[in-house]
Amino acid sequence: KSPKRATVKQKASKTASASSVPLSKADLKASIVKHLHCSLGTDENKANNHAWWKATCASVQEHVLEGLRKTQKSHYLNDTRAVHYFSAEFLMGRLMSNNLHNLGLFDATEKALNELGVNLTDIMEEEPDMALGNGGLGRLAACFIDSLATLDLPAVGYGLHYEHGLFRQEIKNGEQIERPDSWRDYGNPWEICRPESIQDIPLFGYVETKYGENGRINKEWHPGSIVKGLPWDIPVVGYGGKTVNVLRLWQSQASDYFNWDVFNAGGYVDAQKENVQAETISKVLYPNDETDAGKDLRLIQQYFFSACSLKDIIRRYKRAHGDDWSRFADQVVIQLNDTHPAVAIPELMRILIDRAELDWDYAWSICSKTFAYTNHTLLPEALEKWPARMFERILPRHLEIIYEINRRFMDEVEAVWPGNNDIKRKLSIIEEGPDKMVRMGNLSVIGSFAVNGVAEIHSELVKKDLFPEFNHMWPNKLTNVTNGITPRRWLKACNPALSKLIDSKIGADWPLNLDKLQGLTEYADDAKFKKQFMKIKRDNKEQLAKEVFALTGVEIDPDAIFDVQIKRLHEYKRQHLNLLYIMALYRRLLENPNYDMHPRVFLFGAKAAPGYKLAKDIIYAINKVAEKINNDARVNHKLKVVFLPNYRVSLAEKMIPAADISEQISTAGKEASGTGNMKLSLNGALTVGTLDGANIEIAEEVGDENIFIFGLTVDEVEALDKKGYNPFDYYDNNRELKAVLDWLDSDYFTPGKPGALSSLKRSMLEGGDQYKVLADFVSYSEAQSLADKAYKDTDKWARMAILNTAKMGKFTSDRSIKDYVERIWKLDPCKVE
Ligand code: IMP
Ligand code: B1N
Repeated sequence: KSPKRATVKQKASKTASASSVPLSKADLKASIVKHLHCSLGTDENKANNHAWWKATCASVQEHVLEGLRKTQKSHYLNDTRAVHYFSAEFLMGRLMSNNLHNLGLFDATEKALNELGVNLTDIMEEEPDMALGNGGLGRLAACFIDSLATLDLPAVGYGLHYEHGLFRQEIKNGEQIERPDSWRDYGNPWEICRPESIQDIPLFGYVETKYGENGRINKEWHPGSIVKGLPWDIPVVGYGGKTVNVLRLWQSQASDYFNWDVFNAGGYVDAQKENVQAETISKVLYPNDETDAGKDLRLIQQYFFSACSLKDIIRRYKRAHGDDWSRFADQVVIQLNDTHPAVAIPELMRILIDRAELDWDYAWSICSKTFAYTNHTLLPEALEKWPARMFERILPRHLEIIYEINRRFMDEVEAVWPGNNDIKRKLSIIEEGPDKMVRMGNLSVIGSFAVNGVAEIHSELVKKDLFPEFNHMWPNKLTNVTNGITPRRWLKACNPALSKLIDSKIGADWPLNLDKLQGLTEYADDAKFKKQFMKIKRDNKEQLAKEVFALTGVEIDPDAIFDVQIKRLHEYKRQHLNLLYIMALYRRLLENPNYDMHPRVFLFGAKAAPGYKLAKDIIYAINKVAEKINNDARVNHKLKVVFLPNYRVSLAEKMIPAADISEQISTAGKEASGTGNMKLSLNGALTVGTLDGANIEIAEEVGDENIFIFGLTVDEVEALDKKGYNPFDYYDNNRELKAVLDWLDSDYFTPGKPGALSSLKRSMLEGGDQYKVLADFVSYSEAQSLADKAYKDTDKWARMAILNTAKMGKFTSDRSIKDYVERIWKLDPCKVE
């Protein structure tokens, strides 16, 4: 350690003092009232729920910031190695309940507010969701930073401070309408602006080649414009409240010096125009889940936050190590959450070569020990590629560096497969053709020391189908880390009654050691426990039924089976398979009013990417079928269908504890992992699912008798494709399936508008049924019948549900993070006193 560091240490230990923030209920009350008066300028008699929410946040934030200060000091003094999680998305949801639980202040705050005549549950509804992500990938990042803090690991989350998160969904006449999401309109009480850490980010322009002494060629990038990156810090409180890490999100702003000239020349309006352009970068989240937008603003977003974050990391590194780069890769590991931040690889090379003036080999040795990459999908439309010409216009120097990385890599390929141009073409970062493209996946594999998939089967497919040659070249680079979820948010906070019941049986430390849930197996045959468990489920369903009525006006019966499919709308997730089954049930009931089935409510929540036509058509179809069935007195005591608008984290927290059945029905091989599957099972829902993603591992944990598996396997899908899949084989040979599909062509569900649902049918017939809906229909329908039968045996169902909760230990994100630490990051925890 440098002598400078020692002085800091001495000073630091002198100033370190006990927390001065209050902890008792009386203190909490006083603190909340103080903030009501002094931060909000109102008082107890005037304050509405929003003001109470803000005052409570401010009071909680005092504890949070004290933890943050101590954590940063501790990491600084111990000069810790840290992971930097680069992600274009962090789907945080609401923070109050989470922060209260993690600080251990939930019950005391609830009581304090109660004495002030305020209901905590009500004021928590005031908090807008922080929806800076699309779905699973963004929520995974949020669960991971929760676990990192909980495990006392030094970590920073880096991303974009979008002004507008994922759009708010309204349903009008059955159709999805997108409205802007304005999560910060009245201020976000959790975030802290850090103008002292602003970064300047260059863009556009050209590269000048300079010939230096001893033959060194120096490149100088003359950017065409510079934007400012302003960081906002969101503290991330670990469970137990000791470590408080930070999520640092970058907001773009116009840079001062570039506008002054224009401004002084009287170009006030032009100067404003430049402002608007710079500020556009962090304006809005791209609402595309698993589709490549291919727009230059998206590449600029990616570069902007990656470059800001790297500069921030390097500034911190230099403060401790000066210009000595030799320890950089020992102190810094950067995890790329998919390829979205992959441009960080050539950016670090640029800094090391052009700015620090290291030679290529040394720079590359540092760079390729710093990055690790997580792949989240095999869908070809989600694998990012950028036109080389666009890349060159926006990041001219980076394209040069990518070409050089590629040139050297091609030499390596030549050494392994001499003269094999097919393999070279396939592995090249540059895709040849009339329009050259930069393949971000190949760049990420080449520039990283580790690459992982997100569930066993997915990682196997990454090795076998996506990157087989890379796996041959570097047999130890590709690995698996199965996803996980934080049990703090997804059981303790969202299902308090079940959590308390679990506490009473196995103790209260399961949130930190989820394997302890195994202890519930011994109660799976205990009549009293079963009754308590199912009573809680029944109460949660009643609660949700009220919410459903408030949101949609549809009445649902808590004694029906609540069958839930909640996830982004995508053909591969097959919401339309679920819909075909609902239509089949409807037909069966119409043909035979005594058709034997337990009453069932199908609940959907799903947003479609605004440009994804068929996904929007499926939403429309679900809503139209729902309307018809819910108003058909012949069947609706047995069957109801509800599409809940604006699915988001806070709505998931209400639906998941109330679910009986979890629909996880993707075409085998298409869902990389899934994480909703884990959340539902943890809360005692039984899965109806395919052998895909993490469903396979869930089945292994709960046992085949506690899950309803159906459909083609990955191998069978592959075999069927090889043989040639023809959806008409199923349509022509299954009366029910044919009738249901033909129904879509009529105007039965869309009176006066025949054909309004035909696009759906077409996609599954003439369109080729890419996702094998028809092939899996019969098997799905059989699995559903089994689920129906199982539900009728109340006792058996309770046992199965309890065992689902009991066997979910593996899927805590704490386990995922420990796997990352062991297999990839090699980090040590750093305890904060
Ligand atoms: P950042 O590193 O720019 O995110 O800003 C906060 C930083 O302040 C921490 O990460 C520490 O590196 C640093 N810090 C915390 N405590 C002390 C101290 O006592 N002396 C000097 N620096 C500190
Ligand atoms: O990542 C999740 C997985 O659990 C899901 O199975 C997987 O579908 C999801 C481009 C994506 N993969 N790819 C994306 C999101 C946004 C975007 O612009 C791709 N999301 C997933 C967590 O591992």
